[in-house]
Amino acid sequence: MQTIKYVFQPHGDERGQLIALEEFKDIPFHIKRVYYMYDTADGFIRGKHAHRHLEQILVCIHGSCKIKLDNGSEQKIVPLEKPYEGLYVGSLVWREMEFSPGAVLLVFASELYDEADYIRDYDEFLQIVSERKNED
Ligand code: T46
Repeated sequence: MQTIKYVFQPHGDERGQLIALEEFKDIPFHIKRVYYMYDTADGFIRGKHAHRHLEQILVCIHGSCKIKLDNGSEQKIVPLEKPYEGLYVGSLVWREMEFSPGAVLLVFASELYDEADYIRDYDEFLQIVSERKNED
């Protein structure tokens, strides 16, 4: 399973690091929404869903995260451990996120929040993936 991890260029100097992200330059889509997770509970798994259309870039800006991706036929666990790394997660990818204590996960999203875009049932996800494959 192919995954795309972006390595963002920091503007570092003796004061520290600064990363600036611009749509279509660093982020490969129009950024319509930004959200973040913090106070993450140790051992809990978030996500457990896929999206019909949404594209996102995930950046673990503090601590570390393990992102499990599943395209319906293959699974991969991608560690996010650096604030300059961004993981692209496209549509029809089941995702689960696990956090180190106190981790902060920042997400850039291509669409506004829409519960109708979520697929929260794994069997339904597999069904939609196989229908999409038959259409191609
Ligand atoms: C995703 C992973 C990486 C909103 O009202 N607006 C928002 O933009 C978001 C993202 C969530 N919410 C509400 C909906 C729920 O009542 O916040 C609550 C928690 O959302 P959810 O359970 O979907 O959170 P996660 O961590 O399971 O998933 C989130 C994103 O929802 C999802 O798109 O890909 O992070």
